[in-house]
Amino acid sequence: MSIFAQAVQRQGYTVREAHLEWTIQSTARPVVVIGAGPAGLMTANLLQRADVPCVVLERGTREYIETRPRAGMLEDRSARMLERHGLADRLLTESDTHTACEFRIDGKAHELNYSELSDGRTHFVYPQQEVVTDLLGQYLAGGGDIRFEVSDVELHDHLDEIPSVSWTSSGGTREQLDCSFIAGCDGFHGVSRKSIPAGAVKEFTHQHGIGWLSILAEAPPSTEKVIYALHADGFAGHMLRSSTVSRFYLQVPVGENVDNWPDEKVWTELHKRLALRDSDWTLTEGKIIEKRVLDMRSHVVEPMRYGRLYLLGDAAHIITPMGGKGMNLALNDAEVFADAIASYYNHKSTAGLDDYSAVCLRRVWRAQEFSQWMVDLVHRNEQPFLSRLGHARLQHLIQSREAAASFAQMYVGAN
Ligand code: RFL
Repeated sequence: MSIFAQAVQRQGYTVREAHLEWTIQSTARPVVVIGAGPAGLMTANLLQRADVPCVVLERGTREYIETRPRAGMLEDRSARMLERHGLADRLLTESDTHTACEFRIDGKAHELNYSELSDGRTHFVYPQQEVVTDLLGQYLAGGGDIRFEVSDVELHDHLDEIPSVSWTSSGGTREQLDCSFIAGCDGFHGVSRKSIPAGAVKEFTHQHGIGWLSILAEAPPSTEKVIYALHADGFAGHMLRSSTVSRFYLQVPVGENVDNWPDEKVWTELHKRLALRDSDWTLTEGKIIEKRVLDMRSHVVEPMRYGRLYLLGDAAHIITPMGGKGMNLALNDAEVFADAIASYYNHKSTAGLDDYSAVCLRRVWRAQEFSQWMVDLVHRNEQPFLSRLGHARLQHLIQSREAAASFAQMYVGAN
């Protein structure tokens, strides 16, 4: 008999724990997951595997979430997590693994083999939309309940034993569902975080004072390794996505208008900032399919819960794309949360739910520190003194095996 069925059978039985109090009856209600990105779909799959009923509400269409390009690199740890839960079949057969990155300083290349320095761990180059496609496919194959194209989602009674969520369905009907818990996985701009009353949680924000022009192009990679280039005019990055698509970044002033960057200027600037001296390396151009300006910022919500609402992924924290941590943190939150819920359903223990925020935040703050450190490492700073410090730090990273090993562990997600 499933845990769900057992819970239904035991309706009315009261469980009292140190920090939470509710009747087991509430476990017969589903967990409502808001948002079908990596955090939401990972949560939904893990709850499904633990026989915990759940309903996913997604604002976009299936096509939208399966084609939305964002992250491209999975840490070793995340890939192993997906594998552990039987969710990595396509990832392990179709992704490229990467073992090294390259820093270009004033036209000279310096390779850093992070795999050698982290017991052979690798990155998996596997675009976020593929992760989402796989997670959605598995969830649906298991009979999962997901509602696409919902709008006007509202959260009610977060602090009560029976919270609920209401929304307008794709057909225009207003619906409402009582639930046991709400997993807010709807990103930074979603409704979950905003539904928490002002002052009920702490929010930490940092503007890094740096803008990025982010470009996605139908251009085969011109490199086998991610390139971080420091140039007098600012940072340029060449990221890997697939054999036909690459992502590039150019440091630009904060608040830069994307209209100031016609395609021709983008390529001229990338050629210049990524150029190597004394080398015949060239950059392959392609059709630009996405161009947007990102202002580098970080944000953390503490604690990552309010009553029976738990925040996961970008809803709880955003981090600069530098270091490639955002999607990996989202997957980690999902595993910690789903474990806690399964433990509540299976063992009537609230310990995991009580610890959820503290456990996730340890990793979140460590990642924020790493990302900030990398931002300082490779960007031109308006203050020449700080630019020189970044240079000194990078020289140390290149010359010291100990410094490189410490970077490698964090970069590849060794633990
Ligand atoms: P997502 O992926 O934003 O998914 C949220 C989902 O919620 C839906 N939604 C709603 N649904 C119902 N009602 C509402 N009111 C809703 N509001 C929103 C949305 O439609 C969407 O489907 O959040 P999640 O799951 O927390 O995942 C976080 C990651 O997407 C994010 O951290 C990464 O993309 C960050 N990131 C990277 N992370 C990495 O680990 N490695 C990388 O290489 C990497 N590269 C990147 C990145 C982010 C970037 N951008 C766009 C900021 C590169 C870029 C350019």
